[in-house]
Amino acid sequence: MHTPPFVSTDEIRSRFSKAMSDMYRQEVPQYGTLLELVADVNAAVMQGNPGLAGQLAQSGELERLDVERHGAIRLGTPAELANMRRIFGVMGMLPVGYYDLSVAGVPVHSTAFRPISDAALTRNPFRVFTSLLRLELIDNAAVRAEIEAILSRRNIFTERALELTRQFEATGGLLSSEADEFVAEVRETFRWHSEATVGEDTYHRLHQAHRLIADVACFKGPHINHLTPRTLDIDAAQAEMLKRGVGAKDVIEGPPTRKCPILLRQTSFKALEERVAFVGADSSAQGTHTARFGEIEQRGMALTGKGRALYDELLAGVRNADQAGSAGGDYAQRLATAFLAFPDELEAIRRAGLAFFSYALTGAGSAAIGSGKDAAALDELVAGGYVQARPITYEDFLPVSAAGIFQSNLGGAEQKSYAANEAKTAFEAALGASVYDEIALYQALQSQSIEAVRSQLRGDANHA
Ligand code: OOG
Ligand code: NI
Repeated sequence: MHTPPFVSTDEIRSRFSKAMSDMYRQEVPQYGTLLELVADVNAAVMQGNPGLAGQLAQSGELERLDVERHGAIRLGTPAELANMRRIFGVMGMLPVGYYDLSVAGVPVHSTAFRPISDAALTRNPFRVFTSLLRLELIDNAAVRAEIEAILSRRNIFTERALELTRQFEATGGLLSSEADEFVAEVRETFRWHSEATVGEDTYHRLHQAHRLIADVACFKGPHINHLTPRTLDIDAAQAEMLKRGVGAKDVIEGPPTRKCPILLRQTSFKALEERVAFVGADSSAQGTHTARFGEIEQRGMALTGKGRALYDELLAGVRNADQAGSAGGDYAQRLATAFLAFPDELEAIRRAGLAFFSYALTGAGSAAIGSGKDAAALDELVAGGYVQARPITYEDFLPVSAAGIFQSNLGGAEQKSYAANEAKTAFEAALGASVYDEIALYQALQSQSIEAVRSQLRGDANHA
C-alpha cells in the first residue's frame, strides 16, 4: 500500500493566491502599482527598523509577507455559497466569523474563508471575504422575484472545478497536475466578465434597488472585487498612494496610528469604471459598471473579547459624534484622542488581558528546565525573563471597516439603511456548515503555546 503523492492544501492555496494576483494585475493595472508601492514601503520600514525584521522573521511572518493578501467576492444564492465553501475547502480555507453588514446599509452577510492553523497561516494566509446577498432585505417583491429568476439561470462554477472538488472530497487530495487544473478552473469563477447577463433596463432597475444588487446579479460570476496586500506602515503607504497618483480614500479605516498596532487598518482606492456590454445592446449602447477597487492593509494584534469590546466602544464614540461616519475633517485627531484610553505598551496590553499572545521559552527559560519553574504563574515567568510573549496577529476583518470600504466603493450619495439584523443561523444553513469562532481560534493558539511552555519547563520528552 502506498498513498498517492497528493499536494498539500497549503500548496494548492498558494498556487491559487498567485494565480489570482497575476490575473488581477492584468485586469486592474493599478493593483500592480499597489504591489510595488507596498514592497517599497515594507523594505523601507525593515531597513529603518532591524529589530522589527528580526521579530517578523522569528514569528514566521517575514516569509509570508510578500505573498500575503486577501480578496473579496459577493455571491447571489445559498447554493453558490455552499459550493464555494467546498471549493475553498480544497485549498485549506475554512469559514471563520460572521459579519452582518446590514447595519451599514449593505444587504449582505459574510464570512472569511482562511487557513486556521499556525503552520498553514505561516505558509500562506490567503483569505477571501465572502458575502451572500440577502434577498429578504429587499422590500420590493417584484424586484426580489426578478433577481431570483436571474440568479437561478447562472452557474458560476465550471463543471471540471466541481468534478475535481468531488474527487478531492472522495480521495482526500489532488495530484500536482490536478491541482494546477483545479486552480485554472476556479480562476474562471473569479474572472471579470464585461458582458452583463441582462439588458440595460434590467441593470438600471436593479442598480436603482441597490448598487450592490446590480453587481451581484447582472454578471456571469462573482468577479473578485479587490485584492489587498499587507503593508508594515499604512500611513506611509497612504501618503505614497497619493504621491503616485492612486486616488486613495480620505480616511484610514480602523484604529489610529499606534506604537503597538491592533486589529486591522485599511485604505483603498476608488472603484474602476469599467465598460459593460448589455444583452441586446448594440456596440454603441455600452454602459459602465463600478465595482472593482484596490486596497492596502496593515495588520496588528488579535484582541480578546475584552479588548475588542474596548475597541468597539472607543470607535463608536468617535463615529457617533461624527454623523458622517468616518468622513469627518479632523476625524484622525479625534480617533487618536479617543484611543488614548487603549494601552499602547505591549506588557500593559498583555497584563490587562486585551490581546492574545503566543508564549515561548527564552534562553533563561531553557536553562531553567526541570527546576520546578513550570508551576509558576505565567506573569511571574514573563517578569522573570523565562518566557517571552509575542502578540498573535489578527487574521480576520472588521465589519465597520468593511462597511466603510463597501460604501466608498459603491459610490453614490444614497445611504440605504436596514435595521441591524443578524441572521447567522440562516447564513450557516446556506453555507452548509457552521462558521468558526475567531476568538476561540486565537484563544486556542494562546493556550497551546502556554501548555507547550509548561511542558518544556517540566522537561517532558516530546518538547525537549
Ligand atoms: C468586501 C469588503 C470587505 C475588507 O477588507 O473589509 C473587505 C466587499 O466589498 O465585497 O474586503
Ligand atoms: Ni478588503
